[in-house]
Amino acid sequence: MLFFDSVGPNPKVVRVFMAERGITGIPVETVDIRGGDNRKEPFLSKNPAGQCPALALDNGTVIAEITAICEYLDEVGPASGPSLIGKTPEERAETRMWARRIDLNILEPMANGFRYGEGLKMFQNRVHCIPQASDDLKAAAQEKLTWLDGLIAGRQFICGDRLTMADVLLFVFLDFFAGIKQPLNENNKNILAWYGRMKARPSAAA
Ligand SMILES: N[C@@H](CCC(=O)N[C@@H](CS)C(=O)NCC(=O)O)C(=O)O
Repeated sequence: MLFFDSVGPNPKVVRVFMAERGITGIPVETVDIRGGDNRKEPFLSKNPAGQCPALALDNGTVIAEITAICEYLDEVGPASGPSLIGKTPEERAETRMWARRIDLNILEPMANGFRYGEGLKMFQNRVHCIPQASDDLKAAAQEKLTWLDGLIAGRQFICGDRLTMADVLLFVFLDFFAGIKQPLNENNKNILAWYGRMKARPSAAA
């Protein structure tokens, strides 16, 4: 296997996931996404979406999209930590439900809010940018975070007492964008406490 890594929150999700799952030893190639190497050959032939991360398998298949990469690694290991997807069909369904809600309603609007705002210079010639949507996308993400805050009251993690891919997704994005004009809302006390627990884990430094 070869892991195509770069700066940015998406590759970090996979690195934190691997740290929590106890997966080590996968060779890494770093892609210069600031310089745009991800948007040209030879990278485009590997991942036609032109984004990082990607995981090249030994049979030549390339897996992209962070949730697909994490699910694949969770299955094939070899891993020394617990599954971050789940042991039973019910656990796996619960993880995927929360991962999809978080991905669609929080991660994507946060990332696009950035791409169309602070990241406009970098992204305007790469993807279709809608600068006037930046503030609204950030606000939409914040609304869903406040919704989530009420739902995780009394829970250690998003899926109760199980650390899952949903926690990793949300933590990495909140942590990354907190420093780029999308700070944590101090009124979301449950998320703040959860964030503190996630930040204290050794995996946060991955
Ligand atoms: N939906 C993709 C998003 C990947 C993504 O946006 N990656 C960023 C790095 S955090 C990237 O490659 N940005 C450079 C670019 O889009 O040109 C996934 O799940 O992996």
